[in-house]
Amino acid sequence: MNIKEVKVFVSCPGRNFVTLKIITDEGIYGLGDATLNGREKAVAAYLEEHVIPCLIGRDPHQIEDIWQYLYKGAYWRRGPVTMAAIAAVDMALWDIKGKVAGLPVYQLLGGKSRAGITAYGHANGNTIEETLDSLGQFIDQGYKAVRLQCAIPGLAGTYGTLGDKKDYFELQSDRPLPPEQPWSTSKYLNFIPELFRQARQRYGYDIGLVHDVHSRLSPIEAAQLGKLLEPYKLMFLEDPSPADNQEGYKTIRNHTTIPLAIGEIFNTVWDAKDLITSQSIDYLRTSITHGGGITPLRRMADFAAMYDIRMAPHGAPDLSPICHAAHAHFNIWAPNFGVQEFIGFGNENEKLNSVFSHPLSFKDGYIHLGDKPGLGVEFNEAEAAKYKYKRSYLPVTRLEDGTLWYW
Ligand code: GCO
Ligand code: MG
Repeated sequence: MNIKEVKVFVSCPGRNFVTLKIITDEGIYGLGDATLNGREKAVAAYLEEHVIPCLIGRDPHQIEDIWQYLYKGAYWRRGPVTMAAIAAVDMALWDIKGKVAGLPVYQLLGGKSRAGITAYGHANGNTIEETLDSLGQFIDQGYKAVRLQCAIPGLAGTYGTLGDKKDYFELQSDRPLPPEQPWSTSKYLNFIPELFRQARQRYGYDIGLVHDVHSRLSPIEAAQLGKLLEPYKLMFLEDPSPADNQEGYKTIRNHTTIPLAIGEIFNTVWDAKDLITSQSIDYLRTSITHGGGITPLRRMADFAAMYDIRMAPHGAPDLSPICHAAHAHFNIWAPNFGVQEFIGFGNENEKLNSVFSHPLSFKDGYIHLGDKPGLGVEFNEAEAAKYKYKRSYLPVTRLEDGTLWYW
């Protein structure tokens, strides 16, 4: 069997996605997700110009060798564009191998380690009351864990909230220039603990709670927040501080017992190596799309497991259903899986549904996946062609005095 043709699609069924399709001479094909929010065309060009020519004629069963070829062989290793491109190839090859074997990908990884995949929902609101009402709805739907994000008074457009537009920011698809949003660490730190105090007062301690700081704090500020939140027993605090300086996490760790999660912008195990070996984190959040594929994520999971760190892959809606399906196969296998971020399957989005179909379902707090061979995802090329790419940016953040900050 050899690779006969490889196609890249950049479509916008509600938001932009980059999809890779690898077709073999025997007609079996595999799908991969290469979406990099706000930089979609860069990955598509990387694939078209630099990756696809090297794939034609190769044996698609050689997943490991092809991964090494694209990673080591490129000399210019790592980085989000390269790794999203390699990830899509890797996913598509696992998809093909599963189809040839007649087995779902999780069986090729080693089978199921659990019955269902625990997911955390994303409750948000413009006030504490609204956010907690939203939390109540998630609890009613059976969620075992929920992330709480609330608009900070005086800071328009707080991360993770809907704002005036009433649509989740990642679903917006036409932002021809980046919008700007204000940030104040003191306003934030003075407000967030009250959200969690009231959450525990109203709903008790059975529900797992998570919060995403989105890398806005310095290590010592993050340590302060961790201490303030300790009484409310969070499952974890996500991205409390940027990890460009991995040593910063030791500072946070030295001051608070709050569990820490990071890794959604990591691309390789090297980005997490010191955090893992110094046991500065508890959950690694690298996604299959941004971490280079199933092949390296499996290695990351095994390495993290040696230090009692669990996997909690990034699950934002800016990853396509192909990546969500790949996560489900990975999560049901990974012995040290922790929890999966889950914003929904996009089922409410008709355009998305017409382009992608997937084998996932949600019940009583768990994601389940069927037994279709490969990843179990279908991609409708004709439908995708109806939804043209639209340039779109994530927002940027400035402190109140105008200094550019981390979004
Ligand atoms: C999350 C992430 C996302 C990112 C987004 C950027 O935890 O879901 O922080 O909200 O901001 O994926 O494109
Ligand atoms: Mg996040």
